[in-house]
Amino acid sequence: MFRTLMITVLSLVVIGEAGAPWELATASPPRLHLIEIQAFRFMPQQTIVAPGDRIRWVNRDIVPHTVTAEGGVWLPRILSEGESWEFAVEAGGFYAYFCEFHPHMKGWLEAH
Ligand SMILES: [Cu+2]
Repeated sequence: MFRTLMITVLSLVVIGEAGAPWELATASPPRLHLIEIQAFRFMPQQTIVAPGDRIRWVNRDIVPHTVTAEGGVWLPRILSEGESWEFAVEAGGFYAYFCEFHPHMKGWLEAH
């Protein structure tokens, strides 16, 4: 009897940690956002994302650019023509970034 009770209690703990089925049904899956670097601009300049989403920058220009985070949230990346790089947003917040070669090139992510 005690053994049966313990198994039941443990099962309920496992189910509780996995989350209820109705929670899984309403949670939106992570999205991939594309930001193109073209004509010395980040397009779009502002991107609204959710924590867990991935962002991919692609350089469509023939000159290299960087994707550098203000505050060092990620390490600067140099993207040559046609190259891309992805970053996963883990927490909500405001992420400003720019190109070190062309500091007038600015963009930001808003995660919430
Ligand atoms: Cu640049």
